[in-house]
Amino acid sequence: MRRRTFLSAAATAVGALAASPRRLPAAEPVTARFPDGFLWGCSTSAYQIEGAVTADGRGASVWDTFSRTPGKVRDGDTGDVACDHYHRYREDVALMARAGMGAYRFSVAWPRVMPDGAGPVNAAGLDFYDRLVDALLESGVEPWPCLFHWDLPQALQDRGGWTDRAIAGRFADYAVAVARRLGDRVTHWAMLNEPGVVAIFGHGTGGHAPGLTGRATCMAALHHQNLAQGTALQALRAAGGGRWRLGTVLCVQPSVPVGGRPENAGAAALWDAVWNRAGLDPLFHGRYPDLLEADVGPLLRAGDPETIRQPVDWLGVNYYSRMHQQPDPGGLFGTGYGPPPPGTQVTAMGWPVEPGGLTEVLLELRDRYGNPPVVLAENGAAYDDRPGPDGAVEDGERIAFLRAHLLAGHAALAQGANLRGWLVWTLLDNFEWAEGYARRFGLVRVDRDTLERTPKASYHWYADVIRRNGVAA
Ligand code: IFM
Repeated sequence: MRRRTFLSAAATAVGALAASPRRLPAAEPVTARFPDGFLWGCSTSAYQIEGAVTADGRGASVWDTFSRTPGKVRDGDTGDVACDHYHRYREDVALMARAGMGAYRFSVAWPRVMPDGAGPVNAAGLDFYDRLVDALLESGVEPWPCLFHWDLPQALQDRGGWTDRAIAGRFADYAVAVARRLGDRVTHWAMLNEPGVVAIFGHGTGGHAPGLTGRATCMAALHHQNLAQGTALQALRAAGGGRWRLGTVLCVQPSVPVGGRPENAGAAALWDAVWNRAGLDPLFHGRYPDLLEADVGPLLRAGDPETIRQPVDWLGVNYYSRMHQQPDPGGLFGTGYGPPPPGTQVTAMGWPVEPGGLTEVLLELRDRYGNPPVVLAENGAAYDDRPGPDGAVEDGERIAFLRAHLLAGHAALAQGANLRGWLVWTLLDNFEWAEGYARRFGLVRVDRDTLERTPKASYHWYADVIRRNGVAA
């Protein structure tokens, strides 16, 4: 078993592609080569793929409740079965290894580990992650667990969830319990995934679990996640005595005025503060953006800025598109999404394809946030790809999307951005939250009836990128 580390990850398991079911045609020359040791892999999350929602003592999560509430998720889909990764993880690990992936970011389901959200640890729940970590390491894939990817225990929600500041200590207790069990084999830990999305959609607009609404609720959820992140970072740093590399994952996307018009500039700046700066600024600078002063003022207590401003060994960045903003009196912050520039392609999510925004994000992290080591922790696209008569999935649009974004990341690297790794969203077609199974982001198709996995053309293409540590333009 070979252990790969962040800085030395030889992510090119050269032999692996030979085992791949299909080879790409003659290779075009590599025009964008990534630095030696660049980390390649993919990301997933527990509720989106695991299924087995009542197995081995798992408690309910807010997403179990939400998805079972009529009208909340497209087609009434739930994560009850999802991709049944809980039972098929070995097959999924083999898929990663066969593509030569060096790292896998998965999330640990809090309700598996602490079914009541706090108190006694459910050893059987942790056993699953124990098996998963061992399987990954045996296959040469480094585990990068994320401690929270949206599936809050329902029992904690019943006590106020992210609107209750006491959750910060509970999250730290849970984080330490997981790390004590897996930390002899896991080095890299992510605290949260996209706290801004949890706050905005889960507690502001209500389109995600737990379905709460309102600007004040949104800001409370945001601040308390920041506090939880800082509290857990401190607790893990103390418990690990320096042996772990700790980070967190934020969704960072440039917020720009619709049409570049001055009358939309204020909306874009405010949305930028909410979506991007409310995560980045307290973490790196110890303060919230001025535009949110009135919102966070009532929530802030002495010591909070210091708790949140913790050093991170790496920052996970999720990037999908720019966000085009304009005033919208009905919007949560008086702002709303508008159209991208004419002619911009969109994915099946309706998100504009704008790789240039990724270069902007990485350069901004260089210039405004001290150029921390960044792992692109999510990038990918949903398309309506379908198997052909021979069962093959020729997802050329996804390949074009990934290629363009890799080139955009490479352009930032060439300008001094501290980009260390790339984790595609995502391995498997899965439960896409309020969109259910209608949106497919996977490199691997999952048949909804049989759960059979079929690597798409993009999987083989990505394996080739990994093998060559670079991409052809
Ligand atoms: O599926 C999600 C993931 O859970 C978080 N980031 C965005 C992805 C696509 O919507």
